[in-house]
Amino acid sequence: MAAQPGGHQKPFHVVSPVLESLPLSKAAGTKVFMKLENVQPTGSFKIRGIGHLCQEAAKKGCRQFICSSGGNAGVAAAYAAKKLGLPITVVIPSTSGSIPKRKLEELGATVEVYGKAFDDANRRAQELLKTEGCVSIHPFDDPLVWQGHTSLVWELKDSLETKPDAIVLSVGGGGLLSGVVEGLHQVGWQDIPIIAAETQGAHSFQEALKAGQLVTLPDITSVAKCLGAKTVAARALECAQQCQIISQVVEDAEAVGAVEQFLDDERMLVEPACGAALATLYTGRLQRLQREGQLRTPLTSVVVVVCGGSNISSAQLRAMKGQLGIE
Ligand code: PLV
Repeated sequence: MAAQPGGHQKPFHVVSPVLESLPLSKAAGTKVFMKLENVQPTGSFKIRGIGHLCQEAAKKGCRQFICSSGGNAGVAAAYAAKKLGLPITVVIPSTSGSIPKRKLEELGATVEVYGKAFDDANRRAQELLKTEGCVSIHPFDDPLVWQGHTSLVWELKDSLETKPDAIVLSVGGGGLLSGVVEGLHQVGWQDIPIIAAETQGAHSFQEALKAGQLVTLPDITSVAKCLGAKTVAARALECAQQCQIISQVVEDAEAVGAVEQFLDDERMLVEPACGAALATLYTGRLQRLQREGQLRTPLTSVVVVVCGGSNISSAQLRAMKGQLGIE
């Protein structure tokens, strides 16, 4: 990877494939298209928004990046920093485990492991920011990150023949959600309902929706550590005023079961953070929402954002199944 100091004009993400999934369509009772963000450089959609933020900061003369992350945003930032020829420090919580740490080091980032949850790592990153010329790379709470994520919707508009009837995605801190909502408005698709999936124990978005204000969870108890923002971005809550957002919380066992099912069905291994979105389709929740009148019947097609995630291995999947008592 050649370093390109002084700014890099081409985006770092790729135009990702949109494929119909027969197994997911069968499970959901409607045609399901997968937006395959797991094939992005560094394995998740994060490179869209984070890559954009890093490029913009580099153009303005930033000399160093400080990033806090549950894992994937940090790996995307380290990849972007390497391409831009700039140093980066990434702070991750201990619960992120060894995979992101190794990937970050391989990309040449300085890694600090701090605290148990993403929120602890984020506080530590704010302290480190005091050095001159440093720019903060937040994984989900930055307008430039949302702007970068909008490209996903433009690509959907380009590749789909008909407008989908719903978009299914995972919510951690709400950066992906905010970017998709912004993108839907840009392409004139703002009437598409969004199914926002979280896991129990990382369900800060649903709590905020219920309370009508931001809620901070006492702890992250879900195995989906990359959904583990104790508080979502304020923007995520505002999105609920601008689009129809249907919140769905799945159990960890459902998210991990979906990861395994998806591996068998589509031969791709994704994180439980992504499994949350897939689980809404595998567990009949879409049909339930139709019965409840929250989604129309019949549906022509839905899109699931296969957000990916690189903090997973076959051994880790086995270990999580054991931990959750899944056969
Ligand atoms: N992960 C963030 C926040 O973690 C991170 O630092 O990597 N799917 C995957 C695979 C993710 O990595 C994330 C976010 C999400 C979904 C949710 O995206 P968000 O935060 O924009 O809603 C704590």
